[in-house]
Amino acid sequence: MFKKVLIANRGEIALRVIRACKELGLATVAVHSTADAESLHVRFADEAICIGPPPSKQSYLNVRALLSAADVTGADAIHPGYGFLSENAEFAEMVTRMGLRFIGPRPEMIRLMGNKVAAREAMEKAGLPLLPGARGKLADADEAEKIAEEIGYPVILKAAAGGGGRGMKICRDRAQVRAMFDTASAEALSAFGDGSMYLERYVEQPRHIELQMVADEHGRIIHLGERECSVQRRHQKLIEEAPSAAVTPELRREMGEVALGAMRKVGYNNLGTIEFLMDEKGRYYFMEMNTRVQVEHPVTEQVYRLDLVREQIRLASGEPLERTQDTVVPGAHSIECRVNAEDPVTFAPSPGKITGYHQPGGYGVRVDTMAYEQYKVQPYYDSLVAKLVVTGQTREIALKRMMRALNEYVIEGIKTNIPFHKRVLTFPAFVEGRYDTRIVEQILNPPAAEEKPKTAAAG
Ligand code: MV4
Repeated sequence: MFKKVLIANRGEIALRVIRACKELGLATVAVHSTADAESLHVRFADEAICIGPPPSKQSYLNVRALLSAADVTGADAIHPGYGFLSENAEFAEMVTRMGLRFIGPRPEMIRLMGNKVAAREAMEKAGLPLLPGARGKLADADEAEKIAEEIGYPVILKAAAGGGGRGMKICRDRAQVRAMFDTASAEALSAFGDGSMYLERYVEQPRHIELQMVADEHGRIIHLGERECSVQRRHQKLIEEAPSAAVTPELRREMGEVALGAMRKVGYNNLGTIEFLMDEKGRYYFMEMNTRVQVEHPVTEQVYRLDLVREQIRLASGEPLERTQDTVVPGAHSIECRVNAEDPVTFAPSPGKITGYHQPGGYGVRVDTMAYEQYKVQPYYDSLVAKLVVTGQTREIALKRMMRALNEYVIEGIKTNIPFHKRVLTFPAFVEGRYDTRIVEQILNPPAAEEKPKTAAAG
C-alpha cells in the first residue's frame, strides 16, 4: 500500500479522497490555488502546497507544479479526482515515469477510451453492441454522406476527441451531413486539437444508463449494476439514481455479463464506467467509457455498500478485489441531486459567499460537500457545491426522503438550483420513473395546452 497520496484536485472530491486515505491510514497532500487557501481540503490534509493563481490552467492543470509538489512532499501516489487531469493519459504517463502511481487505470487504457473512435472499435471487437455507424474515423464529407445514406436518418456526427456531448451534430438528411461535416471537423480541431469525426444512427429519446465496473490488477473483475443519469441539461447531469427503473434484474445480468466480457478482453484495470444509450425498446448501445471517479458514484456506493474511492486506491496499490459478483446485489434505492451555485431559472453561475448554511441530515441522507457558513464559492471552477444523496429501501421512499432533505437544506448568500430539483421531484414522469434525456427540456418548456378542436357535434 502507498504511504502518502497527493490529491490533484479541489472541492468535495478532494475532501472525499482525503477521507478515504485517512481510513486507509495514508498520509495526504493537498494542492490548492491561491483562491482555495481557505478550503476544507487544505485544512483536512496533512500537508498543503500552493500550486498557483486561481485560473485552473495555472494551478490544477499545472503539471509541472503538481509533479514538483509530489516530489518535494515525497508522495508515492497521485489521485486525480474528476475533471482537470483525471483523464489525461500524458499526465498519467508522466506520473508513472516519475516512479509514482497514478490512481486510475493504466495510461494506455485512458488513451484508448479518450479516443472515441478507437474506444468504439475496441469495444465492438470485445462484444459490446454499437449503433449502426462508421467503422473508423471518417475521411471526408463524401464518406460521411455515403455511410449516412446506408444506415438511414437521423444520424449524429461526433468528434473522436470529444465526449460528454461536446462536438456533436445531429443531421436529419443528406444535405445536413454535407453542410455540417466540415464545420464540425474544424470545430473539433480547434477545440480538441483533433478534427477526426465519426457518425452513427441518432436515437431520438435515449436514456443515459451507465454500468460501474471494478477490476483489480490480478484479473478479477465485477460490475456494480447501473446508474440512470438521464436528468441532464446541456450534458451536465443534475440527478442520478441507482438502480434504473428501465433495467430489470434480467437485463442487468445480461448487460453486466457482456460488459465483464469486454473488460476482460481489453485487460481493463481499476474503476471504469461504461456509458450506454438505451432506446425506448430497452435496447442498449455502447457510447463511451469513463476511466475516472465520477460525481455520481455515491448512488452506486449506497446501493452496493462499498466506498469506490477506497477501492480505487486499494486496487491501484495492487490489493485484490474482495467482493465477488454473486455477493453484489442491489440492496436499496439511491438518488443524488447535484446542488450547484447557479440561478434556478437561468442556470447562470452564482458564485459568492455563503452567509447562512444548514445541511440536511437524518436517516438515509448523505451530503458530500466542501461548503460551510462563510465559504466562498469561487467563480473560476465548476459550480458544484454539494452532492445530496438519499437512500431508501424503495424508490418511493427515496423520492420522499429527497424532497424532505431538499426542504431542510438552507444555503444563503448565493443562488442554488435547489428550487429546480424540487420541480423535478414533483414532475410526474420523474416520479413514475418513466423519463429520458429530454426530461429537463420538458420541465422547462412544457408543451402548450392544446386548443380543443371545434366540431359540429360540440354545441
Ligand atoms: C447520442 C444521442 C443519440 N444518438 N448518440 C450526449 C453525450 C454523449 N455521451 C452521447 N450523447 C448522445 N449521444 C446517438 N447515436 C444522444 C446523446 C445525447 C444525450 C445522451 C445522454 C444524456 C443526455 C443527452 C442529451 C442529448 C443528447
